[in-house]
Amino acid sequence: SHTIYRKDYRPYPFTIERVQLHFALEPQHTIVTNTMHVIAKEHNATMVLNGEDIELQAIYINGKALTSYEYSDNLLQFKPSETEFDLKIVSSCNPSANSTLMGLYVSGQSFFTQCEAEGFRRITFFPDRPDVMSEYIVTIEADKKQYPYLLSNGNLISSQDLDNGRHQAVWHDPFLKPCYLFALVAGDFDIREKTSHTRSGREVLLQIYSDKGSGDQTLWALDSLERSIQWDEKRFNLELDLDRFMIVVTHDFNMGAMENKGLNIFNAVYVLADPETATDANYMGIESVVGHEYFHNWTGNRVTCRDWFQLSLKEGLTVFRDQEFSADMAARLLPPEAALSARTVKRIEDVTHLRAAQFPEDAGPMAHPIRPDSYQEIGNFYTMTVYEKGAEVIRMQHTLLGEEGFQQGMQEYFRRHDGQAVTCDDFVNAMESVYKARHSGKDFSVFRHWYSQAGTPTVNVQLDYDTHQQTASITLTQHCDKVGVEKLQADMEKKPFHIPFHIGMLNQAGQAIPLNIEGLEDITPTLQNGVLLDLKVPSQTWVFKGIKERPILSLLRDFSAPVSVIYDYSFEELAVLCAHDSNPFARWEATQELISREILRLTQCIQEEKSLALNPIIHQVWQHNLSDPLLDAAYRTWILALPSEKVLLERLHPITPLALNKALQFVRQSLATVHRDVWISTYQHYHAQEDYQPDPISIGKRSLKNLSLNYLLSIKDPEGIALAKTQYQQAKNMTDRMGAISALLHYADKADTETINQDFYQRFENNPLVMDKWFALQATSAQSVKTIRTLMDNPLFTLRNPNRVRALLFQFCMNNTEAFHQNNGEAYTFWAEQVIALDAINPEVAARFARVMDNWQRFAEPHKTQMQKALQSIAQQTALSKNTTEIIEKALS
Ligand code: DPP
Ligand code: ZN
Repeated sequence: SHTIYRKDYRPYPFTIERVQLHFALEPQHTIVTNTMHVIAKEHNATMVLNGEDIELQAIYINGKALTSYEYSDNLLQFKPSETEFDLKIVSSCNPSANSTLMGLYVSGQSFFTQCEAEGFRRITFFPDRPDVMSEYIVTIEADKKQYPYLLSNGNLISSQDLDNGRHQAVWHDPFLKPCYLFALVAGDFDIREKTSHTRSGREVLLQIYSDKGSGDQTLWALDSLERSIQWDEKRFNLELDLDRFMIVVTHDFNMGAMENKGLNIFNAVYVLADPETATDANYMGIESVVGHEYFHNWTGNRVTCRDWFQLSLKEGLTVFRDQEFSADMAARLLPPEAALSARTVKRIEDVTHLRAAQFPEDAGPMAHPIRPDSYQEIGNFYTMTVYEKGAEVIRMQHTLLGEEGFQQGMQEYFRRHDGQAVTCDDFVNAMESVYKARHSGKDFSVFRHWYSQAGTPTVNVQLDYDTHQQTASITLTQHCDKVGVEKLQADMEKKPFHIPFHIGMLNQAGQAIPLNIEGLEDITPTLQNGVLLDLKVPSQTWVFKGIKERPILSLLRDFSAPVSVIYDYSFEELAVLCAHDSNPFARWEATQELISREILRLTQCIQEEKSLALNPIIHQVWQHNLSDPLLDAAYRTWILALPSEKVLLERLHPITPLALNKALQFVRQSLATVHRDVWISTYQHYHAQEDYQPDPISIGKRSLKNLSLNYLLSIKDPEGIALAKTQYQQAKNMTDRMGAISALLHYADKADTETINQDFYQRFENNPLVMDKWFALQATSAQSVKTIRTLMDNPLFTLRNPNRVRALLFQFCMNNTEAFHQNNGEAYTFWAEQVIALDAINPEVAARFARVMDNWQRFAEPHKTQMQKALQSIAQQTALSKNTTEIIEKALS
């Protein structure tokens, strides 16, 4: 297959100043006329245009038909004889047959586009690369009755009726943009809108377009949009540059949403919400994705990427911004303690997500630096690494610079690069200019290795306590193995990372030890008596004086760097941290570490068929945290919950999924049995019927209540089952309803759940987003592949809708360990079949699904061989897409 390298980047030899597009929309035969004003930048250069799955009809230069061109392998090439000219290309496409959901396609009764990364070439012939930035004027012409709304980027210039019941609209986007930010929508919609004022007093129109009848479900998204605009003004000093900002909803979408200039297109799941149909998690997801896409207007659109290797330039930065937005929203209006707790809960969620999905990626065949050096298909590099680890790399710069310094760096970045297509280096250079000015002699030369090297570094911590001198010496030693393609580069040697490592110390009674940093280098004091150690070399020691007893170390507070920590804690030390660490993130981390060690030990016992017993220290810690009156409900949920199964799997060598699953069940049941009465009283305490509000306090109460239900149902406690049934029946919001039905389906006997399962189906049959929840519930609680096959026969199932595929197939293969990893290997064969079927319809989604087997080599037998066979059966297919081929090839290499 064809690999593209970052080092091969060359600027495009032409400027395309202006693009005038004319669309004659018909579902089966749309004609696109594209007139470009071109200026050559180099003498005698060949003009290369991309085009895929479209039919070329005619090419004109300055109105004269062009006959001498080459057209093969999706490339149209010719040598223009003039240095400035109008290039007009007419082509046609079939949007209704486009199941890839890239380019122009039909969803429901409407037209939508998706161009990032390389979808524009499926609409018209164009240099489909982000460093070609142009002014767009777009004319859309369509049947007026079917498509009363015709939308594109920027401002509406004119609209008029035409003959034969058709009409047209003309849009002009005054900002230069790369073609991946182009968008077009045509259809009939409900509209909800509001006028708002930017800080400088400009009036802006905010609009959300959604399917007929769903307008009332867009109010939370509209509200979130307005809050995003205000937040970006306040925290980042960035103002909306448009008079109109539109969001349009579609049910068929490969991603979450898309930040097209002034015309964001959203997957319905990130817009539509009301209390009866959307959960707390949905509400929070909407807030963060609406924020994310809005924040791209500056970080992504005003300053964009030079090439797709720089994707993290906009995605890592924009994820960091949406994480901060969500944290600020959660903390707003709360007193300081509660605000800290709310921010910590958001941080815990983000870190858990990173560890569960990015750490495995960084250890597997698809491992790549946040700025990759090569790819076969860019669609495969919209990864957890580029996004979430990318955000951690931005966060570390924020940590090193502080909020004020970071904001100065952002201003400098925009001062240098507004309106340009730039690189990750350009961003780091801007940040570094501020860093150097503030810390003489320091720079980001080691920090840059985060952009060029893959893998999760480990930091080994050693404590040497000297009783006589009363000194505590902390030695940090970092290490990172070669991963992914790095392994093929024999001459590559891994360089150290720049790791801001946040620590604190506690005495044996759990009180914070104030740390004296006098005379110590590379150290900054932080909150809660902590310090930030600045590790830039393979190993370094810091000696703290005046430490009167052997300290208990609180390590990597707030997850100050995306690394794994190795430190030889005793159970007793962890227990002290679990109850007393004044850094709430580190306190949660200690509970996770304590119980993870126990679960891993029990997994081993199951393998060896030994008897199982839970260390009593665990019960003491859970008892303490169940009753600590100082903890709010949201945070308490997290410190009482069990670690993610995915995070635990990563710590097994080899991976024994079924044994781990049993160990987890054993621990859950043991904690449920011993603390049974407290779970009941906790449930009752938080089970108040209030009007639904998606604020962090109310969300916390619902999550602790539902966690209690889960523990109780794991032991099939009869009172717990009765409470769950009542909760389901009396639920006034989807969070309560889902909490109850999910616990019932996962733990209770079928006789106890059948009626409720059917009730749910009938109640929400006509709401696709809720039916996705229903399919996901079935997928994660199914006991065998047979159930999944039956569900695929359900008339509501289709492989053509990505949300439905994710609900049933992804959920089954990723979140149902017991059934998916059954020893007969049947589910792996099923998975391979579905990858192949999906690949023929939608390669982007298929390739993502193909990644389920990424870490097959680390599984124990019989899984390993069975997984390999399944992968090979896909590799043998002849007509596989480029997307899926890359994933399967890398997995098998
Ligand atoms: N729409 C995707 C995102 O916002 C790709 N840019 O991350
Ligand atoms: Zn993004």
